[in-house]
Amino acid sequence: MACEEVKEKFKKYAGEDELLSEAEFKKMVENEVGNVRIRDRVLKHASKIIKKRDTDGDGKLSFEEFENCARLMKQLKDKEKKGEPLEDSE
Ligand SMILES: [Ca+2]
Repeated sequence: MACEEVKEKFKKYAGEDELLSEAEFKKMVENEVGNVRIRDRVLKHASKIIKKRDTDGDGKLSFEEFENCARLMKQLKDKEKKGEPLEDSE
């Protein structure tokens, strides 16, 4: 996802509080991640992924925190493309 695109998606799912909760995060992944293997993987580890990037500890992702998630998903996609196992990425 391009930077602007990431921000658009974030706003769409985060809603008025502009913070992405776990439920909102999952909803976004379900709707936006086309690759089934990546989607399942991210959904399975959603709470862990959020916790790891939730630097201020409020349980939700700000856009700044979310950007790190977007980076992770890009890494997973690149791995998938190269045929590398996804298991060791996180
Ligand atoms: Ca946070």
